[in-house]
Amino acid sequence: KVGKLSRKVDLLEGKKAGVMMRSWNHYGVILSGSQLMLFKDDDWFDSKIADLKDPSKSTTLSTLKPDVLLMTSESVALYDNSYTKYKYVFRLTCPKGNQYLFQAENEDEMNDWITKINYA
Ligand code: I3P
Repeated sequence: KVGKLSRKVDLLEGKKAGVMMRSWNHYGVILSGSQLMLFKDDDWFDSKIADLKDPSKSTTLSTLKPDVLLMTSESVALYDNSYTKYKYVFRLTCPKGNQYLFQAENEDEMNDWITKINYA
């Protein structure tokens, strides 16, 4: 799955992440198997996604270096109704106590990310 998400870091190893980590950042996102790849540069990301679909280009997924790489195989994504500031936010809980909040563009996208992350 390919799309756009904003993310903030909530917990690191079970502890509230420092203030520098807590602001929202926008990413282009690829979920490939259980790899969740986050790319900061939107225009660059869009051009690479176009290249991936273009058989005349030799771009492959493995040549793209994400700014953030999360392995989701042991993680759980869930809708968190205790978080009310923004809509379409889900929580990703990772095995070593890291938790992230992700904001999708709409409800269908949020549900699709949750499903695909949990079943990847
Ligand atoms: C954070 C920013 C986030 C906010 C977070 C702030 O400050 O305002 O939007 O999260 O609050 O710490 P900064 O921009 O200076 O990094 P929410 O949008 O979820 O409220 P938090 O510390 O309560 O997570």
